[in-house]
Amino acid sequence: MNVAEAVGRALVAQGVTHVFGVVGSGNFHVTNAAIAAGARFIAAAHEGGAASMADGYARVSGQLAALSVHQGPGMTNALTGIAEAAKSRTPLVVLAPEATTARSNFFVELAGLAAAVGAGFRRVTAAHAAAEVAAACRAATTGAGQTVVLGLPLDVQAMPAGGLAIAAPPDAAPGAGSEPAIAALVEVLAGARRPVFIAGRGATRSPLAARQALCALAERCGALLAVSAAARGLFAGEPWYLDVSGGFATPLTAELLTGADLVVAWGSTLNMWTTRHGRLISPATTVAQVDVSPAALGVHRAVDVAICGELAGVATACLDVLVRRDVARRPGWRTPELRARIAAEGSWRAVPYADDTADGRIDPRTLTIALDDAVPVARTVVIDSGNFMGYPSMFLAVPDSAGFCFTQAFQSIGLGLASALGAAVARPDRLTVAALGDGGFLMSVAELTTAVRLALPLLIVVYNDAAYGAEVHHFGPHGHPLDTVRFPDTDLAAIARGFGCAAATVRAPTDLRAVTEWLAGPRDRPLVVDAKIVASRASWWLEEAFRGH
Ligand SMILES: Cc1ncc(C[n+]2csc(CCOP(=O)(O)OP(=O)(O)O)c2C)c(N)n1
Ligand SMILES: [Mg+2]
Repeated sequence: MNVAEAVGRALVAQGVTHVFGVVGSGNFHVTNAAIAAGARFIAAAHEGGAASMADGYARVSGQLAALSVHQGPGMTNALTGIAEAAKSRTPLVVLAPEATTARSNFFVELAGLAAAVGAGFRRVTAAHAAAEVAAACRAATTGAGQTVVLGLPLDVQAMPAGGLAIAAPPDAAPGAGSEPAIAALVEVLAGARRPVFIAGRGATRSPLAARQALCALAERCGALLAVSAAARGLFAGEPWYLDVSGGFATPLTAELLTGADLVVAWGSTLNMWTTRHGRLISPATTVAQVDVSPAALGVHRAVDVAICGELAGVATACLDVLVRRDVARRPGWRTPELRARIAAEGSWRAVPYADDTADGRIDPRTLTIALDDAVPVARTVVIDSGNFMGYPSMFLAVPDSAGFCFTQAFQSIGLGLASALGAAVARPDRLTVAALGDGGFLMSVAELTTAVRLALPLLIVVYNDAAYGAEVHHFGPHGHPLDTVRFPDTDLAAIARGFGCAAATVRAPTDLRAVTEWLAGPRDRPLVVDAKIVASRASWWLEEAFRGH
């Protein structure tokens, strides 16, 4: 057996079931070996799409995924998606062939590319190919997670593989925090009158365990529950759930957060998005942070208590101490009055607004609320970047954290469509809704061909303002010329039909009949909704983004 074959087999032995990619000469054999060993291969139109599909698949399934690319240009095409995955700590292994000599047209300095976007790097050897694959998979799946580029030099791929024993994937057993650290957290929890827990991306790695442990501890301490956008949905259905802390926070959530006397961040770094540049946490509030990665502690703001440990383990250890010390169950601010307020005001749908629908353009809020009503709750919502992004993030309910895929760690536009394909492959039992801007849609439109080929029941909603709206709203108020960021109004429905999708143009709520008809039908192809939206309004969450430039 040669190394290419050994690598493909070892990858599957490590638990990889889905490989996304574009096949060229350098990854032909390794990809076929993975398929022969039982993996499903999803062929994308572009490596950028393949990378985002793998990323979306891994996020939504919670499983390690693999990306397979051709050497050189296949890798550079995939880089933006790999950067997003690396920054999000998505467990992903990139099968990356390497030209053997620097004189090859395909040569790039692969280790440098990986380092440049924050991904890990390993290179296989003939003697220990399977062990290298195992090590890459272990690095990807343990601790906080990692995206790992696995270099596969072409000459090494052709060599006979030594050391064929394939080790089983080891169990990760991160610690539950040191005793003094647990004692310090218990101390602030026991003293708090108005605590809030904010769970972040770190809590979504084992969402059920995190939810259960955090809810139990919050109940004992009388804490309210919030999330960063990356963990949206984690506490769905909990009566004390305030939804997102940050730019997308409801007025009620913002009010309660600023009134907290203790904020505990669980797998969240409390970055500028989660705290509105710090404004959501009052200066007098005690702040504690729990994270599996020591490098994450205190990275964005000073914290009073910092604990390195696995979230559910730390939460359970704190609860045990409280129970053992017989610290009385505290209602905190869990009063019947506040519970009723959260039920009445805790969602964006409860916040009144004046509908701007007119002159053949639909108000994006009205559009999104109508979609929320039409689409079954068993859904996965995937969001691209742009001015539009708050509407689906705020008005579309999600069933849990796997139901919300938010690829914003690199703040790239154009990743959402392919991420949604990966999400749809991961959860065929749920309806995947991709929410995109027209700019991001056109940047990634080639992957419609993949969605049609896979016959994915994907609802693709394009908030079409015929512009890079974010830039229009960023620079327009300062009187700058906007010709470079506005386009002619394009018939995206016609483009989508050309790919074989079902399509509809929506200018008013009545046009959404097309969506209900598609939902009722066989759903044997994607539906693209070209929503001509009212474009006069800059979104308030973008003001936060402009501050962060
Ligand atoms: C790859 C990439 N290119 C450019 C940008 C800068 N950028 C941020 S938002 C945006 C406009 C996006 O337009 P669209 O997808 O139509 O969404 P809208 O803002 O109009 O809602 C641009 C160009 C970016 N973030 N990523
Ligand atoms: Mg736009």
